[in-house]
Order: sequence, then C-alpha cells, then structure tokens
Amino acid sequence: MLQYSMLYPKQSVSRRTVSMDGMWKFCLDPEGKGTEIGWADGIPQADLIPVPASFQDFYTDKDTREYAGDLWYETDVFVPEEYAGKNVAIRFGCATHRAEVYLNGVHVASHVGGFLPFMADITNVARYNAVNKVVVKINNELSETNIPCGKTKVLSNGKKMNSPYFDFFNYSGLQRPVKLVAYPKEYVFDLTVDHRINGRDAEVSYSVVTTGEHPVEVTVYDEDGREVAVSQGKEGILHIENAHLWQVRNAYLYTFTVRIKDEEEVLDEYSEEIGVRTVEVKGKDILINGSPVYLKGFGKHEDSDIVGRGFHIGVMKRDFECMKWIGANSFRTSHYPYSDEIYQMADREGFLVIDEVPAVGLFESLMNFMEASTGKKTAFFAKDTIPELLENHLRAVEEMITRDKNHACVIAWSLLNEPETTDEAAVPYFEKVFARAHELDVQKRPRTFALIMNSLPDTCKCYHLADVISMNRYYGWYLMGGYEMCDAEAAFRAEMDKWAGKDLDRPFIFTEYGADTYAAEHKLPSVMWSQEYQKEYLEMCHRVFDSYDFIKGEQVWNFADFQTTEGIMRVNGNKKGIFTRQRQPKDAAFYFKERWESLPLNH
Ligand code: GCB
Repeated sequence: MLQYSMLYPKQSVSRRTVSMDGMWKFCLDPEGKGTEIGWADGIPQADLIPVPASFQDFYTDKDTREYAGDLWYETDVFVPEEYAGKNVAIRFGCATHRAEVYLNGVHVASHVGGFLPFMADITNVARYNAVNKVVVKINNELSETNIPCGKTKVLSNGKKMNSPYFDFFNYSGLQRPVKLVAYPKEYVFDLTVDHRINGRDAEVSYSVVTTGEHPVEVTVYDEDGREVAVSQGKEGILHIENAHLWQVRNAYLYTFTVRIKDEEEVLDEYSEEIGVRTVEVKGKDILINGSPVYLKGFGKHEDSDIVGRGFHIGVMKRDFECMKWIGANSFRTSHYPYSDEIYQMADREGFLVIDEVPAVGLFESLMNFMEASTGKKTAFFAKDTIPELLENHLRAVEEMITRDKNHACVIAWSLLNEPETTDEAAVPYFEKVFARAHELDVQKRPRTFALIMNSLPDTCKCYHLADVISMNRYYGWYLMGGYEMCDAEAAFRAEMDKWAGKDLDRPFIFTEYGADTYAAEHKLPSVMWSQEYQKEYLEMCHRVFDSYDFIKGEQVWNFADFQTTEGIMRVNGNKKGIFTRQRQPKDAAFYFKERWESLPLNH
C-alpha cells in the first residue's frame, strides 16, 4: 500500500485545502551542488516562475529550454493555527521526473516518477500560525531505470542533454497544481467502488480504508442532493433503486460521502462524484453497461503553448469542447496519466478514457517509430537496468490505479506504449506488470498496451496478455507513404488478415494512426504533409478498419499538434494533430466530424 492517500484534496467539514499555485522562486543547478551548499534552506539568485507549468518555454535562451539536471523551486506557505492537531501535508499534482521536498530546511518527502501525485507530510515540521519555507529539488534527467525511458548525455561543451526514446518534448517541473491540505488524525485514506447492475437497480460494493477504528458510514446522493442509499461499515453494498447509469457522452454522477463518526460527531467527511457503470470485454466487444461501444477519439498529450505540459484549466475546457464538437467519445492519456482535473471533467462529460502509465520508450531508439518499421530488434528487456525499471514501473501502476480507479471514465489501463516485444525477455516483465494491474483493480478493467509496428502477429511475444489489442500503425506514413498508398493499404490488410486468422476473439482498437500535416499546406494533387494527403491517408485507414468486425475503436494520432525534441523528423513539433496546437481545426477535423457523427455507437 502507498504511504500517502491518493484521494483528491477536497474541502469538507473536517478538511481544508489551500492552493499554493502562483509565482514560485526558481533556479537551475547545472553543477548539482545545491544540496551540498544548503539550498534546502532557501535558493539563491532566484527568478520567479509560474506553478503549475513546465519551466522550459518561458525563457528565450536555448540552454534553459534544453536544460537537463537539477532544478529548484521555493515558496512560502502560511500554515494557520487552526491546523494544529490535524495532519498537514503538501500535495503535489506531479513533479517531473523526481523530487525531494524540504520544509524549513528539513527533508519531508522524496518521489520518483513525473506524472502522478504525492504528498509531503509536514505535520511535525510545520510552524503553525507562521510562514514556512517550502523548497523542492527536481531532477528531469531521463534514464533506462525510470519511466519514461531515455538517456542523458554530456555534450562537448560540458552541458547535459536529454535524449528521450520517445518524441514528445521532455517538459518538466511542477506541472500540476500544488495544495496545502489539512485533515483529521483519523481520516478516510481510501475509497474503492465496484458496480453491478441488477435490472433497473444498481449495487455498488465499496470498501473504505481509514486510519482508526471509529465507525464508517457511506451515503449516496443523487444530482439533486437527495439521499438514495446509505450503508454502515468499512465494507458493504449500496443499493441504488432505479439507478441513473453513467452512459457514454451522457454522464450522471452521484456523490458518495464517507463519514467517520463518533456517535453524532463527524470526525472526517470525504465526498467524491462517482458514475455508476460497468465495463467488460466479452468476445470481440467492449461493453459499457452491457452495451457494445465503438471508441472514437484521440491519443492526446498534455501540451500547449507557453506552459508546455503544465495543467491549464482553459486548455482543458477547450479540448473537451473540440472533442464534443467533432463527435468523439474517448481518448487515451498517451503517454502518462494526466492531471486529476482532466479525469473529473471526463467523468462529467461522459468520455471514455484509456489510462496510460508513463511506460513509454521501452524500446531503445531515438526514432522508434521509424526503426520499428525496419524490423529493428533491441532485446530491451534483457538489459541489466530492467529490475530497477520494473520496480518503478510497478509503483507507477499502483499509483495510477489507486488514484484513478473510481473514475467512471476510466475503462481500460494501458500498461506500456510501443515496447519492444519481439524478444522472449519481454514476457516475464509483461506478466508481472499485467498481473499487478489485475490484482490492484477491483473492477478488473481490461488491460492493454499499444503495439509498435514491428509487434506483428508472428513476431509479438506479448499480445496474448492484452484483454484489448491496441495497435499503433502508420502504413501510408512511415511505411509506403505518398503515391505508394495502394501498397500501404495492401500491406495493412495483409497484417489484419493475419490477425483475423488467429481468431483471438478479442476486441482490437487503433490507438494510433496518423499523418503529419501542415495546417497551411494545401496541394492538388496531394503530397505528404498537405491537408489533402492527411484526408486521403485517413480515408484509407478507415476503409481498412471498416472491413474487420473485430475492430472496435479508432483513436487517431493526435488530437493536436504537439512539441517534440528537435530533429530532422519533426518540423518544430509533431504535426499529426487533427487540431493545431492552438486548438483550431485542420481540414481533417471536418472529415472526422462527418464520420464520427454518423457512426452508430456500437459501429
Ligand atoms: C508513435 C508513438 C508516438 C509518436 C508517434 C509519431 O508510435 O507512440 O508517441 O508521437 O508514433 O507520430 O511518430
């Protein structure tokens, strides 16, 4: 079990949360000397920088944008007198990729992994009714022992540089909200729910973990605030009569309130909005509340101008509005779990989410999308870095599932993106990751991983572990693009025929397919990179998808253009967006709108 609660910080009769977002002091530490020379007590010659945000795109010099190493943040936080006697903590939405936290110079937390929240308990270190100094040391270097994978090299001028085994820019820093939280000594540590539909009624089994022995009561309220079910005890079943189910793009959220009680006194109260629904894979279908669904949507990124991977509430809103306009019903949180607020919004809007752990780059190559097409094999899982990598990977799986398990929107776990799977050494690694996810999720949601181009029916050693087969395919882009499109289609069909021949009786979805496209480029007849080519390419892919009855979803790569590492393969970013980075439609968006609005829910 994790050392800290993953429940999203909320206010209640017993809990307080105060935002710590704003301008923080900031400085780089290229020599890695900060700890030794006492920066935990306060950082020197500090600049001011917004939190939450990635640090990279604010500055105008390249050394800062490309910086790899330690970076330090500092702020002051006032801890009120009324918090004395409670638990007090600082909750970081994330710190990319590893962090050490100090309060008034005392070390209070360490965390590895850049895309999931953690708490620094400051109860015994905080000065109450006084200002306290918070210092965070972050390191953003990539390695093969932590996810996402890559390496850090040293240039001839002595500067370090990150070399990711993936294309998205290595944005880092305090990229999500930071909150000061206070909650009682005896408190609700965790809540887990599982749903069953019984005719018109629903049965929600729940379990609550608290830090004490006082009795627990769970009450469910409908959207009008009416009490619809109540149960006593840390475990039990809540019966909701005439349940209003959470449906795809037609959400309904009940409020589940957990109270720890001492007679009539409420010691702690925690509420969460939860949609009641079931998810299941049956034969070739993905079923939501027993009905088959066809996924229409995107692989996304948390990425936008200026704040980089920083959570931006306005960008989130715009993304959902664009997805609703185009007729999408789903997205994958490629290639890492997103900010908590995005799942809350997906719950509210009725979107289906494939939640992905940051296990990307488990294929040693700086251009794996190219090299996989050439048949390159790297036996990644035979390396001696694997035991430590696995440990970090398993912990991220635990943090993700613990954080996201109650979200109605989360319908599947994606446990790796485009790993190397052609070598037997991958199998035991995969088995452990897949088993862990199964054990942690009481809802037993389907598990998947995104298959890279060389993970083919006759080369992939791991697809049998996936409950849903997720394919990333670029026939007509990385392979046989342009005038060779007819050969691309033939090769694509030949691969799909082989999968069909395996008779796996499992749903397949496309988690990536796409073509880089310049929003300003038009050409008749088409050329690659023009808007006309993007449409022809998509039409070809959709002809293929529509020919196989086991294909149960299409999530095009990518929702929007996004920033990547610079190089000859990317013109200031990946341009496969259906929307530009500023979230305006390319021509293909209108094509998708027409297709998706006319596809039946179960296609
Ligand atoms: C992939 C990767 C994704 C890349 C994409 C591309 O296979 O999963 O992260 O951005 O290809 O556009 O090359």
